[in-house]
Amino acid sequence: MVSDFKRKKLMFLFKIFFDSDGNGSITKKDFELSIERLAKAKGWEPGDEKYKIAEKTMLEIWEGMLYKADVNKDGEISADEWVALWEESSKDSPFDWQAYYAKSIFHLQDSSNDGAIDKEEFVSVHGSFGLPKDQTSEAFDKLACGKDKVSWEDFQQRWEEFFTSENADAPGNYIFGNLTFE
Ligand SMILES: [Ca+2]
Ligand SMILES: [Ca+2]
Repeated sequence: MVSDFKRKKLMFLFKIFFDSDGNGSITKKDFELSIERLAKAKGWEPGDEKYKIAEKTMLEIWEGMLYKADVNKDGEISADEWVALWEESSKDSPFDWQAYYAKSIFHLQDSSNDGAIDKEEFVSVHGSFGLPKDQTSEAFDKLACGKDKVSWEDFQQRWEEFFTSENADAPGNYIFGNLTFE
């Protein structure tokens, strides 16, 4: 049974980053909308190399996720299937598609490609999903524990905290922005 706190975190992720059209389930169309939003934020044109890479990555994540999550095989991921997906995945070893997803998100944010995410990069990507700058900036300070960058090592640790921790003060709770934003 998933705790209310974990469900809250997972549903934040679902609403803000995955169910782009807000119809209550995740479909391929939501992923396509996400790619468009990201491309707009980053200034990529369809046909750009970066656009193509992001598109390919996002669609691979979608397929991996759907395969694992879509228990009733209707081609969509409902909220319940979504929560169950993360509960089940945390029992898997290794976290195949989840590890791939984490790495993709990290690289997507690390625009300068220096192996760490700084505040500006974090705020810019989250802004493209509609999260307000001031709240996201605060979230970054908590996530980075006062440092000015989040390295890949830190990111992996915080990622695991987001999906497993029951501690409301864990810095990893802020990896996708400020949870109080609805
Ligand atoms: Ca949707
Ligand atoms: Ca389904």
